[in-house]
Amino acid sequence: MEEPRRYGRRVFLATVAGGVSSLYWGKAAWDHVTGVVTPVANAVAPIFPSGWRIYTISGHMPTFDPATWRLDIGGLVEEQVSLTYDELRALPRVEQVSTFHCVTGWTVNNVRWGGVRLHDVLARARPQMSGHALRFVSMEVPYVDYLTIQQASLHDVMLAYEMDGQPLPREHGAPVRLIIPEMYGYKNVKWLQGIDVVPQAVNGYWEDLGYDRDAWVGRSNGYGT
Ligand SMILES: Nc1nc2c(c(=O)[nH]1)N[C@H]1C(S)=C(S)[C@@H](COP(=O)(O)O)O[C@H]1N2
Ligand SMILES: [Mo]
Repeated sequence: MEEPRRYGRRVFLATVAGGVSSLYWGKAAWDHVTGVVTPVANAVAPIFPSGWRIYTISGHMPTFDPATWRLDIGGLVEEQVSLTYDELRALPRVEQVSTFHCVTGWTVNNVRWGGVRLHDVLARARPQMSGHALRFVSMEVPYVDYLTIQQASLHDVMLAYEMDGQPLPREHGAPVRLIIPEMYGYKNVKWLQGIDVVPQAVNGYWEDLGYDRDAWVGRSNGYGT
């Protein structure tokens, strides 16, 4: 595991240093695949041998410091909750194997995620009746996205702190990311630092740039529709 991760970082840094030509190559490749020009082309996206492309909107990845990181659950809740990494890991652990779909057309099959059910985390804070949606806030400012409470209640929606048997790698959103396999990748917020219960779902980062708020795989305005 150590070697692939170091390899991954080297690829990432090399691509950043490569600058315009790497980005242009990425854009051209995606245009070819999707037949449309998509705003995702602005992201830095080295391709890993596994099929993953690593996305950031800011061009650099947040750093996870176990001493200071907290997952804050607030907004319309009975009780504000602030979980340390150890507290998060002490909640009942679940696993799933699911396929990950980016709206631009690439997918990664059979990813094994380990973590906690979103439901179990929310239960600690006790959302109020007036809260009909959740805002997921990334350490990568200003990346946010939203799910309705109903969408968030799908049985396999989870906060993943492990990927394929290892702690979630930095480039995939360490220490924890949202996983909702029924929806395109842009809903799967990386580098999570907060969840707020809010009155309703509004546009997240990519929705402001034209993507559907309800990002159902195969049934929204992405690839294949
Ligand atoms: N914070 C943050 N989360 C993010 C993104 C991002 O740029 N920043 N990109 C999204 C998109 S469009 C996709 S397809 C997936 C990609 O996940 P990966 O970078 O682990 O491959 O992350 C999603 N979550
Ligand atoms: Mo994506």
